[in-house]
Amino acid sequence: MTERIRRIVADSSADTLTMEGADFAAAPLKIVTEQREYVDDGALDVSAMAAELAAYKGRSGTACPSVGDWLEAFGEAEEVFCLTITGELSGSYNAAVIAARDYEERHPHRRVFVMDTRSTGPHMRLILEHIRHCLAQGMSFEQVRDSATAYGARTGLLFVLESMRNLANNGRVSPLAAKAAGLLGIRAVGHAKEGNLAMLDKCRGQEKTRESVLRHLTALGYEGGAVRISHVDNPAAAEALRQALIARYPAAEVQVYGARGLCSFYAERGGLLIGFEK
Ligand code: X90
Repeated sequence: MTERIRRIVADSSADTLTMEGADFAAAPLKIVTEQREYVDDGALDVSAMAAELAAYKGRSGTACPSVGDWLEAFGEAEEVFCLTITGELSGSYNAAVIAARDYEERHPHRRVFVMDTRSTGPHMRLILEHIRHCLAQGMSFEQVRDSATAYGARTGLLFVLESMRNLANNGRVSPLAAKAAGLLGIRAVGHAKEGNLAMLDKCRGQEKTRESVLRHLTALGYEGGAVRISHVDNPAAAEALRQALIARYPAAEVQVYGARGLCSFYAERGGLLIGFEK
């Protein structure tokens, strides 16, 4: 008897290209300017893109994976566990749902669970790791689906942004909310709330920002569980936050890594995204 293929899939906003110990595929979003298109896959040079965008003065935006992109990521798997960036801000979830319906219709014995994470980045990474754990336990399709849904609600996303220009220019936040992060040296702290950005604080200086992040993490229910921090060309701030977390919660399991294309475009230079367990 051959093993069922059980695959984990996410759009590229999860900043994940491969997953050790899992059959994994990513569906790329795209960053689009009037001059060219950047596909957010393993071939993308994120820092070269950032440098080109910094020198570019025209309009820029993004595009979610197409139904075809999702189908390609599903491959030939019998069971697919598919995570998308928040459906409040992107068409990625809708495209994935259409792809899933099509996939199940054409292959009646295959099943796809599409989860709108109502979040992005390192919060999605945590849910991906949770699903990998569930699969390693040999849980059924329904058990994995229910466990991932419950875990999604027990986890959150906090962000620290030095600029929200790309978010505002693309209608993902109000110009008023974006203004806070537009001032030199001011960092906007916020979190994912009901699939949208919600602002929490404005901070001046690295240390004040870190204190604010720790305070808000605790207020949002963090008690020393797993944390994933992605940064946009800002390893120093990410590492300082990791140290501060471990100082307060010695058992905390914290990992730091660089954001890929989609999150780099919107979180912008210096940005931090923090996925955490409640
Ligand atoms: O479909 C598309 O073109 C993608 C649009 C994505 C827009 C939002 C991206 C946000 C990236 C910024 C801070 C965290 C936001 C939390 C959201 C709930 C990261």
